[in-house]
Amino acid sequence: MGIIVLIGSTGSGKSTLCNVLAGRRHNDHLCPVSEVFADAFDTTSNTIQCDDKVITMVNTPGFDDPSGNDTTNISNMVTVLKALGHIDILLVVINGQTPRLETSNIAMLLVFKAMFGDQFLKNTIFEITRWGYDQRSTKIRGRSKESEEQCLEQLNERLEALKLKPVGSKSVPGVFIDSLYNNSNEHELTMFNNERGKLLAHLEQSISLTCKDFTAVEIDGIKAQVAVVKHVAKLRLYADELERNIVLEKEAALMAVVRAAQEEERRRKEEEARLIAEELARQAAEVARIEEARRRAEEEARDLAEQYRIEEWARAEKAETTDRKATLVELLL
Ligand SMILES: Nc1nc2c(ncn2[C@@H]2O[C@H](COP(=O)(O)OP(=O)(O)OP(=O)(O)O)[C@@H](O)[C@H]2O)c(=O)[nH]1
Ligand SMILES: [Mg+2]
Repeated sequence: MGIIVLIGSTGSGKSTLCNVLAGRRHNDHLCPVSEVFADAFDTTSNTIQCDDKVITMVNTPGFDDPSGNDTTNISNMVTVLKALGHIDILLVVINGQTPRLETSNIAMLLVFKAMFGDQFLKNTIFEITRWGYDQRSTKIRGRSKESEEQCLEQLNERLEALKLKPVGSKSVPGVFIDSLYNNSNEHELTMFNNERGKLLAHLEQSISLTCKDFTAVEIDGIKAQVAVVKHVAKLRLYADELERNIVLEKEAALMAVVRAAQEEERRRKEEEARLIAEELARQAAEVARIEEARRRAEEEARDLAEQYRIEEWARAEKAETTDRKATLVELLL
């Protein structure tokens, strides 16, 4: 009998996967699917028939327990695993919409490392859920250059950074079973069967890990490791927050510089407009002054002409009087 242990954050799709691997509807009551995401805190197991294989699917709790019962949760899991005697596959279920290792996943991987040593990674496989093979999902992934290879590469890089490297093999493989595939679409059905086939092939080839020798002492060590992981995750969140704040502050400073430059430019334009208005007013006053001078000159010219005309008339009058006098004198003589 093959045993697959599922680990993954709440809502990643563990129960749904159990249902579809069992050939049931995705929301079958065999493995109840979360309506509102809330981790079950107990390790549970379901035995399913998958093709001609009988598989025990072991659903583990995440380390998201708000009551902080990590020790109890780990002890329960160890009890269940000890009763089963061995495991064949540790399936790390990851939500394909945000395909990364969550704190809860890392803590659980460290638990398995503490139980089995590094060799457990040879039995580890990623299952990426919500990785649709419908036309739209494939197109969206193509546009953002996402691919199965790139996704697995990133997950393995993260493992490596955590000093979790499979002994004797390059990387942890993955399958992309989309539990909500459309079985009337030929391509989606083919991809579902292919990926499911890959998981069954891994199960067939895996060399079981034995679970009979774990003790309570080891659980305490595991608990300490989990505490460290949680602490590191908190620090990372804090560092992310600080980085976000620094970015926001930089943006605010940049905006202030831009606003000051805009204000300076506005002031410069205002000053320019004021100077142009002043120059126009000066030029208008000059035109008015010239116009006034022209008017006065015209008036003066008119007066002079009048004066000249009067003098001419007086001269003519005088000449006539003189002539008349001369004529009179002539006549009198
Ligand atoms: N589209 C899509 N939806 C999925 C897939 N797997 C799970 N879901 C949806 O995700 C939701 C949560 O799925 P569950 O199977 O309950 O998740 P879980 O990991 O068992 O959650 P917990 O039991 O709370 O830890 C459900 O509404 C599922 O329909 C998948 O491969 N594709
Ligand atoms: Mg579940």
